Amino acid sequence: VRLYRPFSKDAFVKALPATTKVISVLDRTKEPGSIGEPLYLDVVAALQGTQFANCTILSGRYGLGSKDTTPAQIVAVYQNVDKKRFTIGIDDDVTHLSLKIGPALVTTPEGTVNCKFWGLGADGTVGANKNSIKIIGDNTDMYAQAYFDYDSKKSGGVTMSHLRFGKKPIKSTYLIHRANFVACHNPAYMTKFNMVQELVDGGTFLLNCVWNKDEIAEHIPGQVKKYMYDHKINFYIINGVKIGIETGMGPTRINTILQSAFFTLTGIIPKEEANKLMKDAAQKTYGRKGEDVVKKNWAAIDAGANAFEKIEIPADWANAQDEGLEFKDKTEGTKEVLDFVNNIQNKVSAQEGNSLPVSAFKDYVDGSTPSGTAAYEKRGIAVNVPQWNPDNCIQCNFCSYVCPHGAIRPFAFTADEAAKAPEGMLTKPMTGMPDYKFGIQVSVLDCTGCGSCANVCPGMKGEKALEMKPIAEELDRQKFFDYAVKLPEKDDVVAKFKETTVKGSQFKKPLLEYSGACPGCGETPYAKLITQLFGDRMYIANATGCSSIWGNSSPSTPYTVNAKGQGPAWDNSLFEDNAEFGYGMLLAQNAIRDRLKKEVEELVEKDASVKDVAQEWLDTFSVGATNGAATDKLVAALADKTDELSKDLVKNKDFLAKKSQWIFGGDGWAYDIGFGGLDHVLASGKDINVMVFDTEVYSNTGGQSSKSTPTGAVAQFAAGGKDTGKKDLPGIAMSYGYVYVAHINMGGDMQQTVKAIAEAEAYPGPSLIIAYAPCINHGIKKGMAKAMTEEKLALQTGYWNNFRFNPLGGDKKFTLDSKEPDFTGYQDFLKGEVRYLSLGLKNPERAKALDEKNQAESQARYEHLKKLIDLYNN
Ligand SMILES: Cc1ncc(C[n+]2csc(CCOP(=O)(O)OP(=O)(O)O)c2C)c(N)n1
Ligand code: SF4
Ligand code: SF4
Ligand code: SF4
Repeated sequence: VRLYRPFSKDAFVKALPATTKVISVLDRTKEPGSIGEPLYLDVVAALQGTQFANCTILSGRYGLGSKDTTPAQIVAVYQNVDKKRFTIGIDDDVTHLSLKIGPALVTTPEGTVNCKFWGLGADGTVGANKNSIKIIGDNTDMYAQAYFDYDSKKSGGVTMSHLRFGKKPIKSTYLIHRANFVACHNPAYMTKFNMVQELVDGGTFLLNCVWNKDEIAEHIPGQVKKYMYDHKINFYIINGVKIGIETGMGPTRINTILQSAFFTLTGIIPKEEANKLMKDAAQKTYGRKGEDVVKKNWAAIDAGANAFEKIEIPADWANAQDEGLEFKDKTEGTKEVLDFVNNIQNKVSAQEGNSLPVSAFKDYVDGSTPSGTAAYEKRGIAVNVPQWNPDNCIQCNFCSYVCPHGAIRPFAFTADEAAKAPEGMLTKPMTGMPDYKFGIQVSVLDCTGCGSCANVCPGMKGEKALEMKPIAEELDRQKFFDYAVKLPEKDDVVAKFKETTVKGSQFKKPLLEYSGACPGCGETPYAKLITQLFGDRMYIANATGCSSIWGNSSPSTPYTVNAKGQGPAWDNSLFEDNAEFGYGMLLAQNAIRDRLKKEVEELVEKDASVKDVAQEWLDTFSVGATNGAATDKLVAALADKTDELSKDLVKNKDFLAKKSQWIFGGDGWAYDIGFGGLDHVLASGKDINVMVFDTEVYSNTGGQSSKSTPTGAVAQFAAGGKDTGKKDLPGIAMSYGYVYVAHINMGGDMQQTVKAIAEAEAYPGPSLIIAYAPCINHGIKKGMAKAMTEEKLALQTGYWNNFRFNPLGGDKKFTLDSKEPDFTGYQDFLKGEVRYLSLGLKNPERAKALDEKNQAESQARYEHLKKLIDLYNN
């Protein structure tokens, strides 16, 4: 069936051979509650009254959750005669509907070359492979096919590119499991995944690594050595990091180098011709980024074509022992977490999740999974990580505040804790609290190497206290972090420095840690800070977008719990209905708490022994900051009571305390697709908090323009620069008069950020926070390590303004936190980002006009904000 609607009954019946006895219909859908899947029902209806009316019609499901559908599965469908309803692609050991699948079959035509590339998300491997496919498809008489398979990390995850080439048409719509060529672009994968084992006899394996010929043996696991020996694999190594540095591409942009090596090694196109075609393609792709970028790519292409080295497989590899994969069972943690990590997460992380049987998920049928599982991943993806030098540290905690991944933290150690620390842990006396030692610790294996911490570190006398060092040199320091993170949080330290300050907030455990966001992401530092302030009593409704991906990069969850087991409850419904979804969460809580409130009021009348604590709970009913402590006292006082009221209150103790209800989403959600719902929720007057991560594009789907995208920015759907300006969402919200509104920018004003977030949460009505969030889609020329510097520049030049509108502010409702901008730097700021710069290279006149319009709009906006001071403050 090629055309589903209208369903062509006649064409369908005509296509069936007269000998047909059994028909298996495969639906790529699942409609619980229906009498059959949709295509199956159409087929049944279509055959009524035809010569096939008496055929047996079987109904199967396939490809759900993007499961691969292989030739062996289709053979099983043909062999099936007894299962009227069946599934392929999963091992259903619960309802036993899945068919038994035979051995893998290769159905590609003779002479087809199958290649598989293992890359690290955002290292450019996928882009390079797309490019290779185009080069081969456009310049040879070969057929080409590519399929890209990813995990769910925004960056730093695993990417697998499956490429096929051949003289005959390729009709293999399934992944490659028998390859002629396999390339591993990240050496850390050697101990994590079975890659080489997919090569055919005599196949080629190319490994990107920093090891040389003499060192290589100690880094290759036994099972891989044996496979290479037994199957006569041609093994090559290449040092992409070194060439990347030498050619100016940088240590992480190894894609072009490896692509060039691939062309030489496979000989699909003659070497000289491949070199020329790759250079032409680089010119086309990077031309808009400037000539220097093109030149660097050309140098990488030249170097990559020759820089690989063949490794002769030693005879003793024949006897190498199987060492297994790196994902070993974890032992520290609650049973709930360990069960999930050991039974599900480890397998999925090893890229073997597709082999998990249905029964593995029996404890998660409601879709909920335990918090805090990202802490078990320890991905070790950074090239360089920060090294702390206490001598230059002024204990400002900026590093921790801006870290997108929660991988660098300040700790307060008692003398005893410092003495018991693993040998070599650095500390210094804590400023203002002489009984404590202060130490910055880095989770080396969770750091992404973004460099944001070192960038903001003020250090002392011009000397930074953080310096980025190669990860290999720092691995030994992981143990200090692991020790520190298990120590109790110091409430007196938080109290001394106040949790609503930049410094004080960082002594609280982030309840969002080690997310799968891109290195340097502008969104996560805000979310992390919110969890440090309210995470122990927080509910989050998350719109689909980057924040739903880094917020739950399946199989792991970065939202976590504190020592008491309290942490954010998080859920994602849809893109478009998120405000309503969060509102529903609030209404549900309110309904339960209103009922419990009546019970407590009754209790105050009835039971003198608990009157005081019950009254305290009632008095603080709507105040999140104090109602939690009052709840603890009330529950303790009721614990041993046997009356029905007390028993019911204790049974519902999780619902007693006032929660902090949050709605998270991006600008695509808030300004565009979810705007109607957002407006409805803001208008409700209810105590609910909305956080908009404003990247000025739909980031998660690759940078489409939203109504937040400013004039002149190039985005998808705005290839010639956006014609219209940014929507005034804060203005719309302020017009209600009873909505707390904050416009914030962490890198520009760290203290204003935490102040606004604390005010928004404390405000007893709806609050809207719009936070400027740099993103890889902006193409910041300085690199994402400088995302905070970019935020600061945005504020200084007037591209962004910080302000707060507090309906309870009396005669000072509106505060313009931004200083008078210096608009002279405005155009330079725009040119620092590819989203603005690129239009100038293609169409300078239009770019100039739009950039000037953009600046004029910002100038007008600032003038307007100044008028609001008079308007709202009287
Ligand atoms: C109704 C609907 N349309 C499209 C999508 C696909 N989609 C998923 S995330 C996303 C972009 C989200 O952008 P934004 O809200 O700005 O958040 P960001 O990714 O920038 O954080 C889109 C278009 C979807 N999930 N639902
Ligand atoms: S380099 Fe980036 S991820 Fe690593 S600790 Fe610093 S800010 Fe965090
Ligand atoms: S930012 Fe630098 S000076 Fe400040 S606490 Fe971190 S390491 Fe110390
Ligand atoms: S917002 Fe941008 S930087 Fe952050 S995770 Fe999404 S794409 Fe990456």
